[in-house]
Amino acid sequence: MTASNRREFLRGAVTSVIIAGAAGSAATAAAQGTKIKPAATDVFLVIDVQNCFVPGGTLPVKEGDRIVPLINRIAKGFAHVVLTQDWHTPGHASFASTYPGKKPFETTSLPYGTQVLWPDHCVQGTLDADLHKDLKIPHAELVIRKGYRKHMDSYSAFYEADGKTPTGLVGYLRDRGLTQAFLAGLATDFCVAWSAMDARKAGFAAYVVEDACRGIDADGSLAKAWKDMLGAGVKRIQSSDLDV
Ligand code: VGL
Ligand code: ZN
Repeated sequence: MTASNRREFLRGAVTSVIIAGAAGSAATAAAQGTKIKPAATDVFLVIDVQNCFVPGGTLPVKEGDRIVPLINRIAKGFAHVVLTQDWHTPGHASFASTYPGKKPFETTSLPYGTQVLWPDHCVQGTLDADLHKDLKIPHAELVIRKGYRKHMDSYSAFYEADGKTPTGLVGYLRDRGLTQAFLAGLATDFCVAWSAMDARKAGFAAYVVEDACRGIDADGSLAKAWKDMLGAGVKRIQSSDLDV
């Protein structure tokens, strides 16, 4: 963590203790400069570590494969792990190929707002949509699939792109008594960011483990995502902040 990141994080942690009162032991521990020990009420959310998002896949994120060993190590420190899988239909509304004349990374307007258009990726049942072969988290308790409605995208693990259609993860975490989400995976500026902000929206604490993520960074999207996340009360941490 750089000095300025740490300041930002500490300020965020202290604010959340004051405002939320019960921001939890993790924020308190970090504010005291000690490492964060995952608790029984914490969940590690591993976002979209799939073949499509690593070099060789259909929507490769630079160094996307580099985070896999780190994610495996972090996951061992958590009693509860949930994985997500981007899981699109053929001809999905988020694919540029669905719109004649459109190219990947252009946008289109859909009923729920502006949609970035992507190369065809993570099509249900294809090898490209499989979890990365080196991801070794046998104790993961749930795999949430998202983006499986042909006419709606879902970057977030919690709500689809209309901001209100639930994936079921809020109910699952609440039912299980899990209150704090630690997030890692791909891509920092899309599915990780949207998931972290929706975790906050649903009332969970959210920590993004920056070095266990990689971003797409299309047109300044990575810097914007961090600004939006920090503004939403998401905490930015490094794997070295975790006692795992
Ligand atoms: C993602 C773009 C399109 C992601 C998924 O996992 O971040 N990005 N679909
Ligand atoms: Zn997608």
